Amino acid sequence: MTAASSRPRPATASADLSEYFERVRQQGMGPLWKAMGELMPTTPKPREVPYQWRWADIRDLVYESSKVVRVEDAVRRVLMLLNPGLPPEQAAVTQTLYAGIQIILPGEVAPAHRHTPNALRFVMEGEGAFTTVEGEKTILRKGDVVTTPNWTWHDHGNESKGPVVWLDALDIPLVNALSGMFYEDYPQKTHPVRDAANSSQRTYGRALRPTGETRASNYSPILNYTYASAREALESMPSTAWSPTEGRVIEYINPLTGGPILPTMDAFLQQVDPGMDLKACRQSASRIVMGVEGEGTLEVEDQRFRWKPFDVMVVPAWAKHRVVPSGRTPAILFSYTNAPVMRALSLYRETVV
Ligand code: 1HN
Repeated sequence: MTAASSRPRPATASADLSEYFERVRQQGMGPLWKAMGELMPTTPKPREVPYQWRWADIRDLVYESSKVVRVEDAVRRVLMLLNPGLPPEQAAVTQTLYAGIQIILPGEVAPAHRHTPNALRFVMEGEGAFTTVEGEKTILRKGDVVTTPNWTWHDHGNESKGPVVWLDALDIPLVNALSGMFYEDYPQKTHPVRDAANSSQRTYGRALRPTGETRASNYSPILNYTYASAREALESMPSTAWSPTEGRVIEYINPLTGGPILPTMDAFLQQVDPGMDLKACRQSASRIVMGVEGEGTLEVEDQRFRWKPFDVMVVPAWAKHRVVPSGRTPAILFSYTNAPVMRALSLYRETVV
């Protein structure tokens, strides 16, 4: 080897480098030094963007869907809320979470199936539909939160006189990112009801539990968290328990562990009273927020979403956000996040700003 050939090359012209990068690319490789800043920003840079869907717009299109497709053909008649910052095929409202609005008409049955994504629902409109999960049936009322954990059989039906509409929250994009999707149809339209209606709520939802309880599941045993009980908890919460960033806020918990309702998603009901002046915060979890009662503004970074009941909004990971109530009645909001996953992986951080 000659001295000349072992010398480092002089700083090369960009034409030379582009030819080199092209050869690297053709061999299925890439230079890390050109990607470092994008790969490792100093704080999270999620692809989901702050966004708002207005209930006035959602509602008409969701009702119209019930004329466009039969539930037997649709399996679930849902309009998905797709974050404009993410590819539509990911069915994603944030990088890890899914949100959709489902309608079920009187007499319809959404057939039984099970899947690995966890789900929870928040009932927005109508009264008297049912959900059966693993043999326990519950009648849905406005504001109820219902769980459908990983791989549990579930079907829905509507034995009432009017349409019932709810928000579906699932961890589909996360499960797909992990290639953990499994799905199975039940051989019949519905699966058998085995337990008394709302038995889990009465057994586990009252700070009591069966003696010798050995179940070690990572999800709540409670099927239905009623709106009435959640509202009452907010109303009677002592002021010493209020949060400087969220006002009055309760978490729907797994009573056996004190932990989140599902292993991948936690859920909250929040009340911000007129005149409450909350501090803004950032959380590394991404959050979906839905107005339930009253009205106000959700500030997300430099955007201001004026919301009314059942508008749905996205707070991306690490976005500065704050609820400002307006009007003379309390602002009530439902939200869910991916914080349980972030915590499990030591990725959860929050800061008041
Ligand atoms: C599902 O099973 C439901 O059970 C709702 O209501 C939305 C979205 C994708 C896959 C399964 C439900 C869903 C879903």
